[in-house]
Amino acid sequence: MNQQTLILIKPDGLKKSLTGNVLTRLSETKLDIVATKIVKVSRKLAEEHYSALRDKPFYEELIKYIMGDYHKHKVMAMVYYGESAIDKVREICGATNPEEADPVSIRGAYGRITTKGVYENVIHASRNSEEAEREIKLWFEPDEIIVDIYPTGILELKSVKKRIWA
Ligand code: DAT
Ligand code: MG
Repeated sequence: MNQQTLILIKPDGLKKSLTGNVLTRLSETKLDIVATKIVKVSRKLAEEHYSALRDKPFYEELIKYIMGDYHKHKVMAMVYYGESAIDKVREICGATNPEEADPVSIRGAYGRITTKGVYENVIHASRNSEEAEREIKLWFEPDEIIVDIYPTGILELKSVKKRIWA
């Protein structure tokens, strides 16, 4: 079954110049990249992305990490699409804890746990199709994705101010 999944190269991955390595590993899946952008993650976006983990003891550190407070303030967000996309990508990412992840997985090869206990695990990938839908809709507008994956509607705006090139 064709699926879509949200992938984030987290700030440690960008800081450590791992973008190319991660994309090369992901290309083993033969999936299609259908959206990508660099995002400066706001606290609001970070908190919405990790809303299910609000009560965890590591939550505040996790928010700071994904916002880039420990590396650089950016994340590379992507949507990959194709047959069994969710499981294929999770498999290459490896286990959440980088010390337990298969050494040849992305997290196993490049991740670490800091002395503060933050899992710097380089990459995020949606765990299942419900999570993928929630996360893709959180990170991307419909027009930023080159295939139609979820139903869309039209919102007519009367007076909109937007920044344009001067
Ligand atoms: P995953 O990212 O594999 O989907 P998750 O959704 O359970 O894992 O957790 C989200 C992130 O939170 C994870 O990438 C790293 C961090 N995290 C999870 N469990 C942790 C723990 N026990 N200690 C520190 N950070 C943790
Ligand atoms: Mg998760």
